[in-house]
Amino acid sequence: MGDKLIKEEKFKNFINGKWTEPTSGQYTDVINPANLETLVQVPLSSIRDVEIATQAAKIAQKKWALVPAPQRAEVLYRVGLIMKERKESLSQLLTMENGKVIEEARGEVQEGIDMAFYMAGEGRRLFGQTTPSELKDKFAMSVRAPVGVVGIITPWNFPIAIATWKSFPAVVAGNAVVWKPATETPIMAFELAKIFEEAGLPKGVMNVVFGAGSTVGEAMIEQEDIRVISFTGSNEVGRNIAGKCGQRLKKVSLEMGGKNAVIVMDDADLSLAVEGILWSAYGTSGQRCTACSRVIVHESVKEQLEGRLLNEIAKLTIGNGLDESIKVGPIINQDGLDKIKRYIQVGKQEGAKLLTGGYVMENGEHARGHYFAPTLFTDVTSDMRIAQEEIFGPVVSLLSVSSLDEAIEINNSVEYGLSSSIFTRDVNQVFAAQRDLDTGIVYVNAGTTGAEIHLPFGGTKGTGNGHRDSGVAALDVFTEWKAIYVDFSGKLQRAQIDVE
Ligand code: UN1
Repeated sequence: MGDKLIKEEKFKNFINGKWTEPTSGQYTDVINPANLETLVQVPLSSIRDVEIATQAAKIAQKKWALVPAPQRAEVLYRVGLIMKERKESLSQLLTMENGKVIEEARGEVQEGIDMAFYMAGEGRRLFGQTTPSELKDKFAMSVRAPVGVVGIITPWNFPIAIATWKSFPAVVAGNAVVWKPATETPIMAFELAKIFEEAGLPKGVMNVVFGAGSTVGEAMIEQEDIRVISFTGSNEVGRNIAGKCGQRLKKVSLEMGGKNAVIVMDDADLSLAVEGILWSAYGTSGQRCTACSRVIVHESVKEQLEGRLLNEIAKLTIGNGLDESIKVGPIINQDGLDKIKRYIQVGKQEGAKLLTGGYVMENGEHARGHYFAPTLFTDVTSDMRIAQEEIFGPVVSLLSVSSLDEAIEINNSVEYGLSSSIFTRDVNQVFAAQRDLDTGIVYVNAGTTGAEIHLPFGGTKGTGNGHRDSGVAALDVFTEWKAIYVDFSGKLQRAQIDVE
């Protein structure tokens, strides 16, 4: 069924409004992780392709910035309408290239649609500030100015949503974009570029350069005309990008993962907590930056929670996400699977107790595909690597505590600070926790996933470098504040000196 949705077998880059072959002439295969079938071929672009795209973007941006923002926003509005019309086919394609189950794929496409309409609204706001001047007959204001050409680098785990979090604010603010999508998930990039084209975005404002490894990303950093790099992906790659951008005084926005915990207090609604943990830990096979990979439970309800979780985990259906009855899809690729396997060994060696899962599923319907059994470790202590490092798979570590203070201390004792959650009915604990949990996102009585696009998305510490995706905060990444002083006194007035 789904294969008919794929219209091109060999993708091209989208540069200056034209579908262009990579100058290298080289391609690589893109594999469906649910059945290992080849879906499409994707260009392996070179530095030259990035140069061409950047120059096209530079020229296009100059004109685009002069289009009134409400008109720029109308393009995004049309993008949103087309995405809405194609929601089902986009979702199926997303499931095929990424593996996430169809219900979640629909949710992700919806995030993109929401982002389009939200950012279209920004076209009529893009608020600046007016500020009194210290001098008479002088007017002062600050406005958001586009930065010019921006580079965005997006991951495979949310190939369309994250692309919209970055490209939509960039475009509405008057920038042009050079976009390097993840090698594993080019179909969403291809579809989104087509939608931009159909919506009437002028040529050169959005350019897609496909690639693998670091060639395209590094070439983007080297381009003087690319003034901002916005990246979501691994910590290692993000730190490398930050170093290179730092040397070049290039603004960089990083979002690099999490080690998110659900705290379950002794007064929690346990059924709700189980549902929240299940959804945020095993949904997307744990391959979300926001995925729950630690459960910090009050010792008095530990055994009860373990029992209930085991019951529910046993009911999870694992397989090809196009089948509506499947709850957990495959892992993206062999490397992802190998990494998870290594962490299972680490957990066992560290003395954690494996309650369920911990193995690659290789029999029957799972023989062709990258499937990993939903896994629960208990008796984990916070110093163990499985409780500290991001695994990016369906693996949960359960740790027990005797107080809220201890739970918060453990929550905050990891390198990352993206998302956290607490299940309790005690209003005092709720307010204490929302203040003390050191993460960019805090949930009360819900799991660690499910951020809405009109709020800031990002985290503290090793999760990023202080910037946020989506929400109005995303505009800070893609605009520069410009201070403007208009003196209508008719004489030279010197600030700080000619003040009466
Ligand atoms: C990610 O995993 O990088 O909050 C993005 C969520 C989704 C986005 C996750 N809305 O889980």
